[in-house]
Amino acid sequence: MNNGLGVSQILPPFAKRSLLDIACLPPLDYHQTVPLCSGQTIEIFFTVEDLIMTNTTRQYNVVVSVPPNPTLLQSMQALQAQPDSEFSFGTISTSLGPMVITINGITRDENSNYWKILTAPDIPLEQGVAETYHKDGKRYIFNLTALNRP
Ligand code: B12
Repeated sequence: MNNGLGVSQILPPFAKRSLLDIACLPPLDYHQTVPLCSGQTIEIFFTVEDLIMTNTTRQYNVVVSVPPNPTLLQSMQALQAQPDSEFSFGTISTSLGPMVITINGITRDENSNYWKILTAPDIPLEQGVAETYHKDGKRYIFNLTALNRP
């Protein structure tokens, strides 16, 4: 493949993105405030469960606007950005991308626990939040989980 059009049609599937998503990348000109295209709405179902530090479980069922084909990270960001949102989270950068270390102010203790992420009822994500695409209608569970140390 030696022409630009061909390459532009081949690269997006490699990145698990469609050409529509490429068209929706943020503007390069930071003075431009009008979005290049509109997104979509999805219904978020999240459960945040901490039975280690605060003994709390919270459920979220909220419709939010997201970019096309959102990752779980993008839907979490959309929920966090809602007015008066009661969901917040923080990540650290790792060699594999962002790892969730804080949810609703509860930060994992690196030596003894971590935020495990599952699709309900009990399927652990196989990749991180930036690599997992949010499936509409799926419930995602964030569960503070003890590290299994030998
Ligand atoms: C140990 C480990 C963990 C530990 C890391 C912390 C610790 N105190 O050790 C814990 C249990 C916290 C963990 C969590 C997760 N992990 Co993990 N983990 C590993 C493991 C077994 C070894 C990593 C390691 O120590 N490398 C050596 C060090 C020197 O290199 P490093 O780059 O500094 O390692 C760091 C990163 O790998 C990071 N890390 C570990 N797992 C993950 C996962 C994600 C998504 C990210 C962004 C970072 C990250 O923590 C390491 C220590 O600081 C690997 C498998 C393997 N054999 O590589 C899986 C692995 C990296 N984990 C994986 C996954 C999927 C997860 C989870 C998403 C599981 C889940 N469903 O919740 C979560 C992260 C969720 C979140 N909160 O964002 C996948 C990643 C696949 C991918 N390509 O994205 C791997 C490859 C296992 C697999 N084959 O499925 N993990």
